[in-house]
Amino acid sequence: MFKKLPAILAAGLMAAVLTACGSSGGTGTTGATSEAGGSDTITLGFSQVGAESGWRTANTKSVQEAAKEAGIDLKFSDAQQKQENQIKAIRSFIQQKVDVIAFSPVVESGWDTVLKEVKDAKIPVILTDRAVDSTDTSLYQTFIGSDFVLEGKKSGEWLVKEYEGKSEPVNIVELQGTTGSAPANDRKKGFGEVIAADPKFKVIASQTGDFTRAKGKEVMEAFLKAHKDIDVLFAHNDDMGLGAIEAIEGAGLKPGTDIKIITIDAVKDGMQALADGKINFIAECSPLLGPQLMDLVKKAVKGEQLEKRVLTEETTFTPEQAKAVLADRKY
Ligand code: GYE
Repeated sequence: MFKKLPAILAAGLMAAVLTACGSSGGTGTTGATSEAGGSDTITLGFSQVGAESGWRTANTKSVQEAAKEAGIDLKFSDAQQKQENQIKAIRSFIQQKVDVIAFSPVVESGWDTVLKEVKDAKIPVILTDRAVDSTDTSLYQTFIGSDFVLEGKKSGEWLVKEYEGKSEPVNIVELQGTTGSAPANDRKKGFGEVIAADPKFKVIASQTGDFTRAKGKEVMEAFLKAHKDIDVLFAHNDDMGLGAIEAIEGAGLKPGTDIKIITIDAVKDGMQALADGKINFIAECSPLLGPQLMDLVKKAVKGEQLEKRVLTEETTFTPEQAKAVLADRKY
């Protein structure tokens, strides 16, 4: 742990020097103090996954609003769900000499090279929302986000309860998130571990819907054509579940009744479908990471040692619970 302290301090010092040189303006002139924010303004480079889901839109809004509130100069870049775009954005943040880099990695693997470049430039890195699989954990200061394995487990646990005391086989189809992403890998794992305890649960088809509504619909249509006996759909996010609902209704079936549906996120549209009985259970995943992220950014700039893992608090919802909170749901 203490090994990392000098690097963090150095990063903090470096950031202080860079901000003193007016790096937030990006003009390269020394000692220049712009009216907008002055020389103390922290610059944050943020590489977002894309705009694939309601969750992502709410997350982007939270980050942008929190940066404004905290007086942090946010350089926001949308990767359109492509890792190569994120790598390009990170390299450009290094060139612009931002104070801190935060990003939500579209997939888990393949980050070591670019993260080493960031480390060499002495810029602290904060992983937001999604993890990387790098074994060298000195490549980032902290990781803030949900426990995706737990979300998968909660989904599985609801299913086990729902079919308690019944012995007939339960045929499940799964709509996975983006292939290789932390939430897809972990939600699949958590759900799989729980349902493996009872052999009556059978995952008869599992495919990616890339976390989007359109893909969720398309893949569900294919599932419905290939299998006449689907009892349950487990979708790794609300949006894919909502797309699948259209496919199920299109096939003349009743979502939530003929096919039970479990999703993850609890964004407003998902919660509405839950309240309407079209979804049966949602495990919450909070996108409102902005304020906590800005606190971490400020601490990183000061050279403070950050907790390696910052977890988001989350709950689960049944239709009754969704009805109770829907009116106040902000996203
Ligand atoms: O569940 C999904 C989004 O990484 C937790 O990404 C996030 C996931 C979220 O597209 O809706």
